[in-house]
Amino acid sequence: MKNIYKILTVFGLILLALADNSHAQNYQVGQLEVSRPWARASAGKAKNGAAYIDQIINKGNTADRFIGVSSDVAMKTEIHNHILEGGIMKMRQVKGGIEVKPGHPVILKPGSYHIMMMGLKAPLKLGGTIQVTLEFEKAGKILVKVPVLKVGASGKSKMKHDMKMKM
Ligand SMILES: [Cu+2]
Repeated sequence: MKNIYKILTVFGLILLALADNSHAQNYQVGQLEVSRPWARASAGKAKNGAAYIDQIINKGNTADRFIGVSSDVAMKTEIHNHILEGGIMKMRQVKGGIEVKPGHPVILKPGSYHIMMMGLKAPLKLGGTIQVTLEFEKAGKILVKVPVLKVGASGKSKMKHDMKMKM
């Protein structure tokens, strides 16, 4: 009987460790939850880099705004979007930030909203981690660790996009 308790205790500790690990890339700031930020490794000597966030969820009752980004890895860091203009996709800085409403997750992904890092001081290396500070109007600032994935990585969004293309 005692052995069963021992096994249950060990099992419980393992579960706790796993649960903790799975939340390693989730950040809580005020009423907001920032899930899984990631960046693309630099191709060659690219001067610019981009980072993305799987989702920013507002768990509160009032809207907030994602108004700024900063990082030591680049000379300048901005929130960007892609806009179709005259049949050409162009990148633009998002002026005034992105509204984060309850029930409307904000997604930063390739071809859409992204964190633009201009004038990289060093290439973003595969397997590395960079630090980016996100700023929200109400929730304030939070420093997130951003893992660097392979060149051309597209996170989960690529799969969805490819599926749409094939249909
Ligand atoms: Cu951009």
